[in-house]
Amino acid sequence: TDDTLSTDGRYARLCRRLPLWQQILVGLVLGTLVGSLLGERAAWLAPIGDLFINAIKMLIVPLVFSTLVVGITGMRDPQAMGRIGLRTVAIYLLTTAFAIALGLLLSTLIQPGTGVSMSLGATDAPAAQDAPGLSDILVGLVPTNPVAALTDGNILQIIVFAIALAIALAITGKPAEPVIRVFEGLAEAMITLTTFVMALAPIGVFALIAVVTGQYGADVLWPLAKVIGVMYLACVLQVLLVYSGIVALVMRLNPLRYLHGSLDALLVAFSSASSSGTLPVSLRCAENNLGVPRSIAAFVLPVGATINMDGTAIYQGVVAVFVAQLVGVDLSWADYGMIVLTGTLASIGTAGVPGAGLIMLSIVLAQVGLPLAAVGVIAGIDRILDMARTGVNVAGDLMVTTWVAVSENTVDRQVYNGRRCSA
Ligand code: DAS
Repeated sequence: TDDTLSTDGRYARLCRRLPLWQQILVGLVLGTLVGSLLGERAAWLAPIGDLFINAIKMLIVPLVFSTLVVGITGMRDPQAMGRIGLRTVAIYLLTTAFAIALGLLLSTLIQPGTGVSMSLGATDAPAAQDAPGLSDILVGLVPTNPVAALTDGNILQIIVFAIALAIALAITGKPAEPVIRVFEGLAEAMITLTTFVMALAPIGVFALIAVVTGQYGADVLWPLAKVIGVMYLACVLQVLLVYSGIVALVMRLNPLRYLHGSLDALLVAFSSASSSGTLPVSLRCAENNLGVPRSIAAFVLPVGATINMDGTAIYQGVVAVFVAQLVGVDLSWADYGMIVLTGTLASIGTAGVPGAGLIMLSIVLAQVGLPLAAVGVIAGIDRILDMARTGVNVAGDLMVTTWVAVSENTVDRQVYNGRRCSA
């Protein structure tokens, strides 16, 4: 009965909450130590990290597709999807624009690029791509071949097809029930499989961090320590001030529970530098720790992992100002505005995989006439920046998913406060 469950958090700890964050943290610390001892030789551990990332990526398509279909067919009023969808995209765009402004502000105040003597040289920066046009993004949402979308792992097309199929299944009624049962079984099996894969997280994170630590010596990091510092400061402020502030003041929830409940996903995001790769963990955290119903998490999180990249937006802002200072260019207010607009669009177009933000950086620099060769300078430390921005990307997705559930009045506050397992 509920009262026995609510006595203390002890029962909660026995639940399927992912008590992994402590083990992952140990893996992260040990990986840092071993990486700094082995140096370049730590690269021998790379296959272990790659195996872990591949195992998580193996889950994404079947997990997202099945949980989204089950989530929507299980909704009392599928029409709510429209309201939830609009609210989700609006909040995502709002937090992304705010994030890029924070990055611009801090970089302008702290001036990481001033006094840094560094020759840009003609480095092989990725070619500047055109920012994805809004119409291209919208037209590209509808899959011409759903099976191809599934095999290609095109998350946005998979989401659109899953929503369309789920609404059709719900409307079809009795003849479609066996199909819904199959999806229910598949969703549960995929969630069980996620738990198995997550048991490997401490080892996977150990290897990933050891390789990164071994790769980046102080000689590479020191000259750019200021821009790394500004980036990490902006990321910490975004999570501890902006996100936690919204949780406390807007959602009226305990922000420490949000941070604790998100830890597993944040550590995997930081170690893997892949939002998409972290998606199965984010889904588990949202449902098991934050009390978000599967129907909302299974929609809002995959959309967020694809289009909501607040950390990447911060990164575009911080680095654009850093490069302007590096080459002695004074940015005008119009330039700042262009960076916010282009950086927001670029972050929407950024894939949830390692290094994607670096490629999109060339769009932002090109828009304000800054030298693309600077991308080559940043590339040398990009993984260190990518880990932080991916962590913020995932933290933002989890905050918005909780916010949408609160706005739909469907957050299980007992689960959120750690007094009960999710149903
Ligand atoms: N690594 C990307 C992600 O997974 C972010 C980026 O490269 O900017 O979110």
